Amino acid sequence: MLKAIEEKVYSNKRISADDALYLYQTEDIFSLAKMASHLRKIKNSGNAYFVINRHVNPTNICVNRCKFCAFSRSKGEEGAYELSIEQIIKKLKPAAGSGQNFSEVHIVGGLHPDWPFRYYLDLLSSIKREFPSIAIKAFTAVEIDYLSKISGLSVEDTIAQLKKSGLDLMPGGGAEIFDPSVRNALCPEKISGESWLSIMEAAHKQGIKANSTMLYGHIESIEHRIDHMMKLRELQDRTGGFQAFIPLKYHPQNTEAGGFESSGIDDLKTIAISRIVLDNFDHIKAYWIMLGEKVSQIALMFGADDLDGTVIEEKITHSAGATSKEGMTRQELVNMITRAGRVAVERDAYYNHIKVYDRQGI
Ligand code: V47
Ligand code: SF4
Repeated sequence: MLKAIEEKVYSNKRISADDALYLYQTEDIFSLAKMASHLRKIKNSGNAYFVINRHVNPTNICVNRCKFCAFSRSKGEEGAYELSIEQIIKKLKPAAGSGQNFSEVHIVGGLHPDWPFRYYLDLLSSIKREFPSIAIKAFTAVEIDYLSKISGLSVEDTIAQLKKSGLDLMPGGGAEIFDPSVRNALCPEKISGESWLSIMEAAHKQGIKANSTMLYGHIESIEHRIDHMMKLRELQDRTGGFQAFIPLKYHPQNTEAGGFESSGIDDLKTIAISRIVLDNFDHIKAYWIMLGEKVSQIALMFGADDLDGTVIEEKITHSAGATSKEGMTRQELVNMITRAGRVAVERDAYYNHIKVYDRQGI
């Protein structure tokens, strides 16, 4: 069976769900790495991307309270916080003023029970006014659905209003695992997988490029993961609106769902299989915050071509026990990539090249 799958991959043919299942079952991770690297090379040659960015989470107060989320709090609970627009602008100033070619701000947060739609519009327009050259990648499909409910607007009009205020791109969070049985068990309050996909389709139609994710390593089966990837591949065939796929490694600490961390082998297989299945995606991101530096470096040999960015402040994974740093400098990212044998390419939010670093690093 592996031979037949290899034949498909090396002749640029699409693999099936059954093929993907077989790849998860194989112990031949070397053949897996070779196939994924072949495809990565065709799409991105020897480049490994990173971006100078900053994450901001406006609030951790959330009405959903997913069982895998250690970041969220209920209103009034100890540790709950809310950032004003001024506080967010203040957080962005050092990064923006550092002369570092700051490219992207990534904004996701809890579903706040009281904030008005205006807060989100004003947040976007204030950031655009202060930092016109920074791309704003904000609000998951789950947040867009919530904003449409609080504003009374359709999803399409909600996206249009946000876009008019400065929204450039959307992050890929909130996808989790699309299968309803997993969603009902872990995040019953969250929008369905179908709604997540249809909101993304609506965003793509308005020219908003987005990422996609899959939270893995909790209660889902391998079949659920493959079904998730297949649904993303189908939508991407229709819209071409996804830039990257990011497998998100579940971190169990301080969560209601509990459990264990996935193994390094599972992490690498998931990167490689996603590279092979998602043949219509340009980029597979090994999110170093969740995978850690070492596994992310090896992921570059298993089909990944992007490590995300400087991040600066990370709350979601660190609330759940991540042991990685909260942020990295440009120099650290370049070194991490070049020491793994790839060409470090600093990109902007749309994967335009900003600077290519030679193998010596900075
Ligand atoms: O939607 C929540 C996940 C996501 C945990 O688009 C957890 O470029 C692990 O989507 N362990 C938010 N993961 C993060 C995200 C993201 C990150 C970096 C880049 C991009 C991008 C997107 O984090 C949530 C949820 O799926 N999450 N709890 C946890 N305990
Ligand atoms: Fe809220 Fe998102 Fe955490 Fe779920 S994952 S509780 S929607 S912040």
